[in-house]
Amino acid sequence: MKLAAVGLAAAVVLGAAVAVAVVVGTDLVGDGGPVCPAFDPPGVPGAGPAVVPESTGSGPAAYTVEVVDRTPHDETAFTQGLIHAGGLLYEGTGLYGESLIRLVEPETGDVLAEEAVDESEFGEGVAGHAGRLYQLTWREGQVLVRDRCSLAETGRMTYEGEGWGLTGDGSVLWRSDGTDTLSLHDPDGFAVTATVDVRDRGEPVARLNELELVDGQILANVWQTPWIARIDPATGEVTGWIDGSPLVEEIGSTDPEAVLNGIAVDARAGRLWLTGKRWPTMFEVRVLPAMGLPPPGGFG
Ligand SMILES: [Ca+2]
Repeated sequence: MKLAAVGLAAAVVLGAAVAVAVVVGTDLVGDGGPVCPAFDPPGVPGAGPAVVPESTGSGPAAYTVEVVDRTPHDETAFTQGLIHAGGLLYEGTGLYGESLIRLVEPETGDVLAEEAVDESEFGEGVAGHAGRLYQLTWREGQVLVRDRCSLAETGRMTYEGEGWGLTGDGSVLWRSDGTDTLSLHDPDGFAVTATVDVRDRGEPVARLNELELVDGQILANVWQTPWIARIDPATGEVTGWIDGSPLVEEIGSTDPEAVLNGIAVDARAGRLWLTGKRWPTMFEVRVLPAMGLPPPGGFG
């Protein structure tokens, strides 16, 4: 309440942009200047209420999603990376000549800031680390390091192979590359420090895409499916499957590229957002136990 009151007072004196920034806990705003949310704490155990209910059974647990809220999402956005920060969302998009990094207000879908990726590069997963924003590229082997306030590129690091999804725990970053392997990276310099092979009941789970660390487990969209794998990052074992088909069916797209892809968490509040490429809707969801798993390993 105190923050809201401060925001209201600031609005009277300085304008609405300042008020919004104060209310959402941003820390660097000028009149007409950048909105600059601080990164949320990583989705480690104890960060806040559990997002995915724990299961006591053996083998992967089955989950579904219940929609809590629907808000607008830019249906031209080819969503590749999504993270929550201080009440706002950073979204990275793909395709050559169309890739962007954006700061988006989740309630309205309004774009508060935007920076284009060079047309020779295809934007992929996004993560925050130590106050900097990292954006992968698909086949260019470049991590674009950005100022989280201006979104301007401030540096680059390189890696071998493809970049798909990215998430971190404050110490390491995990990268997916479209295979069944996640690579662990040192956030400073981006050297690969380890890899983990993702297995579901003994079978490899390929096409791991957008990532988010939630409750200390990695949630991963499986490309071109409505399923999200829940992965133990220590072992690579799939500990659960979240069925996103209620959202896919509601969107009802006939575009084969318009797949579920985009996972963001507010670990402090225990809130989860999902969207997809070219989806007109951003969903806030609740994860619930359900029946029914995909075949082991998913999808062949
Ligand atoms: Ca994410």
